[in-house]
Amino acid sequence: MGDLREEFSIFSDDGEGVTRQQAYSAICQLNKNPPAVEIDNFFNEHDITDPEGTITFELFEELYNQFATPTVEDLEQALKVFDTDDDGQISVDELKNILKSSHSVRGIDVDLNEEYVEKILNRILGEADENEDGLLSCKELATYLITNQVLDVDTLDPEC
Ligand SMILES: [Ca+2]
Ligand SMILES: [Ca+2]
Repeated sequence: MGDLREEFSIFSDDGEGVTRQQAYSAICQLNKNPPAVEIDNFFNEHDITDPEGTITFELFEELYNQFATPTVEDLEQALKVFDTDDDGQISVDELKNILKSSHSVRGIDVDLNEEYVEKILNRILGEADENEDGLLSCKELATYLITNQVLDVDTLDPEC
């Protein structure tokens, strides 16, 4: 978080706070691409309506985290929801549910056939099964998705 504190100081006029414009610039500088409207919303939610109004480092950090890439731990937690038998491993059936939920989010009803899911699973297994036990743990899948920057399972291509 040292970098974050540094960016904050660079953009802050007094070292104590940043305006929405400064917050936007600072977050862009940290290689994130924040929608300006979300920064506006964040300031508004904290009752800062004056364009010159500032937020503290603590709030800035909170704002930044909204745009930060999730950590392996975050994603692992998220994947645990899909580990329905709670064995710490993502089975073919469970992966299917992840894929289905990701599709249904977009309101598209896709019939995921067994072959498609198995292709994806086999591909991920080949690359993500770190301890080579033939099973995919939540942690292995999370690590794989983050390493490959696949944060949307829709973008997985079984043909790759
Ligand atoms: Ca499981
Ligand atoms: Ca494994």
